[in-house]
Amino acid sequence: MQTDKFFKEIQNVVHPHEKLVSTHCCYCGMQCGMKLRVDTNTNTIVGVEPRYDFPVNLGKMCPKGVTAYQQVNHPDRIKRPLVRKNPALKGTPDGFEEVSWEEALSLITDRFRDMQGKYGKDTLSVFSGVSMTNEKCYLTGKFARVALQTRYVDYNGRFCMSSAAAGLNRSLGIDRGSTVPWTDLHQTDCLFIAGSNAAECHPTSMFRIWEVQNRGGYLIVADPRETPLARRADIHLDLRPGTDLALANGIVHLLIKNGYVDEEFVRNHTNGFAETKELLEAYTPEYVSGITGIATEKIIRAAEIYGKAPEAIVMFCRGAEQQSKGTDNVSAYTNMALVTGKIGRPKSGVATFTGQGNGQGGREHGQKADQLPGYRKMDNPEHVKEVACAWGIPVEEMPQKGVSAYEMFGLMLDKTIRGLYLLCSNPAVSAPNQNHVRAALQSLDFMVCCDFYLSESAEYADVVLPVTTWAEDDGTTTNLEGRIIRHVKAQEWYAESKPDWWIQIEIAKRMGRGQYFEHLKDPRDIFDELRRVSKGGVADYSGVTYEKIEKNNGVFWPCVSEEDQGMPHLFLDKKFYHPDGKAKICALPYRPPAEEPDEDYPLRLTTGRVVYHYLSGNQTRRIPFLHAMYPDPLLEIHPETAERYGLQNGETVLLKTRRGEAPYKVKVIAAIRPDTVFVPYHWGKHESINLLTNPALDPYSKMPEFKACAAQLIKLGREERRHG
Ligand SMILES: Nc1nc2c(c(=O)[nH]1)N[C@H]1C(S)=C(S)[C@@H](COP(=O)(O)OP(=O)(O)OC[C@H]3O[C@@H](n4cnc5c(=O)[nH]c(N)nc54)[C@H](O)[C@@H]3O)O[C@H]1N2
Ligand SMILES: Nc1nc2c(c(=O)[nH]1)N[C@H]1C(S)=C(S)[C@@H](COP(=O)(O)OP(=O)(O)OC[C@H]3O[C@@H](n4cnc5c(=O)[nH]c(N)nc54)[C@H](O)[C@@H]3O)O[C@H]1N2
Ligand code: SF4
Ligand SMILES: [Mo]
Repeated sequence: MQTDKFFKEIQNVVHPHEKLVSTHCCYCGMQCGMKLRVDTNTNTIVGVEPRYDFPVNLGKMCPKGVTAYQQVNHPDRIKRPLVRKNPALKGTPDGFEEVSWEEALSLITDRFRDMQGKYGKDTLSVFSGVSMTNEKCYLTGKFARVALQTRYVDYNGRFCMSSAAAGLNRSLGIDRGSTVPWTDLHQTDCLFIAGSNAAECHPTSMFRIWEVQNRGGYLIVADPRETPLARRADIHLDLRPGTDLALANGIVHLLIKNGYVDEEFVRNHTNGFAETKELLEAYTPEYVSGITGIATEKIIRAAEIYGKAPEAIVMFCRGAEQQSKGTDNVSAYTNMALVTGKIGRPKSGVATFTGQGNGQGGREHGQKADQLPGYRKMDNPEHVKEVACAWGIPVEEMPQKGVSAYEMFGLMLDKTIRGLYLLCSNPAVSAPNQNHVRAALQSLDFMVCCDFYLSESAEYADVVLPVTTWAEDDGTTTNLEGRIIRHVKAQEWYAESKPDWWIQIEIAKRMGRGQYFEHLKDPRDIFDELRRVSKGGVADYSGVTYEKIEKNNGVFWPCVSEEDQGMPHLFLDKKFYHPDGKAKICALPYRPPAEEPDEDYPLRLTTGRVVYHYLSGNQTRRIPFLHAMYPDPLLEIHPETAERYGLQNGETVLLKTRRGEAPYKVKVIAAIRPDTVFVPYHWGKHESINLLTNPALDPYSKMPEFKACAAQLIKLGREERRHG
């Protein structure tokens, strides 16, 4: 390990005019520890080193993480507020002029007041995201409900973690993405991972996953593609997109039939076993193989390995969750742990790979249409009263619950919503059924977009406000383990940009709601309020302080007092978070995806990510190295299927669904099912795969079915390629 030693040494070399600031990556839920190199002459960020002292990544980082610092002083940064002077150019990057903050904020509040006067408070909406700190996410929920007084607030986590959240809540009574810390992963005997491309999407988890196998343990992977993770798996369950529920039911059927049930655990700590057992009698390996397309022997062997493993962790990610039955998939996979009692102790449990940097914390503090800080529910009058009281507003003033992210676009089109305050999301790329979503954005009377780069969504805005990046502000995020960590300001606010919290407080004052916001002067004040307001909720942060986080390398919630050191493992006392203390084993019959292939649309389309880009791509497409490595979206297709359509590698095809079409270059690759094609979604405009995706929503989580719809391929002739 000479190289490891070398890197450990150089990460602490500080040049004469530099300092190192210990913080975390801005991108995925791993929240890898890193140190930003800051030039002390110019006070600008100039580089990065990994952190070996952060236990989750132990000095490892991925291609996005090592180039993330290049965003901060990038020439594309928006320097001053922009106002659209030419409404005819709405939907394009043109027609904006730079104005002062005073002018921009006055315009916004004049328009907001005017619209609310004419159409009522709920004419405004807030659409947010969770690349922001807990402080900003918390304040955004309060901003929507107390400053703008609207019911319509929701966020991009609906497209991301909502099925995991709903499924875990239903099964375990609590939604903390992982029941064990990540430092347990490599110590278990079996990892069962469904719908995760971890090698590309949570790359710094991989050394722990390989270590399980190096120690003689097993890796089982369920994915329609042979991803790098699946390639090294002991068993690759190569299922048809959208059939996880049948697979999970089939495995639990075998666990029950073959004597792997922990009778004592099931009796004392769960409900629902008998109904589930009865329902699952039909889910024989043959029946499940018919639905999923997986060979029966593989299903049998997977159940046997999981059943026999002394310790095992079931993990899932968006492949299983972004379906119109994502919530059921999560509960069905969680059933594996509950019937075998492999949960509530170290090295065994369930975990979802949380997606965005603050995908966990950002879903706890009230940005969701139906939820208030501390994971309180809007349909629980006690919860509403507690939060109204903590905010100092009369309980009658608390708006009702709103609608989910995708549903908001429908309300824009029918003019129920006329105004939008968009921050930290780029739905003109990332929301499903783009033709509908773009028409909704175009139809708005007034739209504000807060971003540090002009995104595809910003092109629909009337005012664009430049915000600071993650590296220019203090705060906390909660990583995929449930560990609350500190992001540290490494550089002054770029040009005239301002942090999201600053902007919201200024707007609140101008809306005549300053008394609820003026005491908040910086992120620490906001965090202290968040702690107070979360007290007594499921996601209780009241015992967390910046100092405790720094001293302990993070604090796991719940953490309820100054003395409490937090809870890395959940349920060690076998108490689940339902009122009777028991977990719920769920009987969930299989149902197919909302749209199945047919004669006209014979292929299955699934979508996702590549290692070099992040989400809507607004951040990563601008980084030279990442762009060079993966400049355009490629459509992955099996060689047999390619041959059937007469396609060569690199040729362009038109991909079509009932909702839209887009041209893609094909990548002929054996690592995908012949009945399925895959396209990554990090590009906008005519290249956006979300022109094609199905917005069918999960009934509980309101998650769209990004992972399965029916598609057709049209080979383009030479003429069409030239003009297309
Ligand atoms: N490089 C990179 N890393 C990221 C991100 C990024 O954009 N780029 N985004 C972050 C975020 S926000 C998220 S949510 C995560 C997402 O992380 P992942 O969920 O790992 O990423 P995806 O590519 O969306 O999908 C994962 C896998 O699901 C498979 N899949 C498709 N359909 C099905 C199905 O029906 N069942 C099953 N079992 N599998 C299926 C796909 O083939 C794919 O390999 O990644 C985070 N990390
Ligand atoms: N087809 C398909 N579509 C998908 C998915 C899929 O698998 N397939 N996955 C879905 C998932 S899991 C996710 S998470 C969504 C994500 O999709 P988006 O919500 O669009 O995510 P981002 O691209 O991160 O958008 C964040 C925007 O905010 C900006 N930004 C970053 N930090 C801040 C900040 O602190 N403040 C402000 N104001 N702005 C900031 C960035 O520059 C960027 O423009 O996409 C979903 N869409
Ligand atoms: S794994 Fe995630 S958090 Fe770590 S460096 Fe890569 S993008 Fe950043
Ligand atoms: Mo996500």
